[in-house]
Amino acid sequence: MSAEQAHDGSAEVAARVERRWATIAVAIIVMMALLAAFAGIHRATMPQPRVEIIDPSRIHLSGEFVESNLGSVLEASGNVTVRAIGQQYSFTPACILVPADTPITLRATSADVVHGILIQGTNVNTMLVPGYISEQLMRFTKTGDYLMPCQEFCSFGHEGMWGKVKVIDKTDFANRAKAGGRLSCVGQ
Ligand SMILES: [Cu+2]
Repeated sequence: MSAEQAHDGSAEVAARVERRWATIAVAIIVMMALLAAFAGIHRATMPQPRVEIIDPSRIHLSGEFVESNLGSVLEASGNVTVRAIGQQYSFTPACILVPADTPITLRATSADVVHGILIQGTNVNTMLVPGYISEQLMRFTKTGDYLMPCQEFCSFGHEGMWGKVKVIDKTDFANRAKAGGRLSCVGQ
């Protein structure tokens, strides 16, 4: 084999290897684009596609986030909607009560500055920005207590801003919901 032939051979090998890696790289990019599209379509990722605004100075007075409307409600569809507010330095309700194995829509906003809701051990993690409603879908497979700290520094009392999510059995929740009204851990 002449030096030239050897050179041609190695150039061919290099070209083949290069094509193979290029194909792998393109395949990874296509897969990531498909995953992003899938996640976005199913609203599994933030930011949410729909922006909802609200006047933070009036949330206690009227509309969706008045105190009597905060907490969990079992909808006719069988899904649960949770409404909550963050304010310096607590969440209302301080303990959110939800059933296991149920699609839950969390709707929350802030009454003053930017706060955050993070539910430990889950992928629920959303900012509460005054003037905007944050919506996140969630589902718990295990009953039990989950810590819910404020995860955005919101001034000097931030480290004391903790809430809790209590996940109970689905039938138990349905029985409590029969009485009507909004549910939280009060009376648990
Ligand atoms: Cu906070």
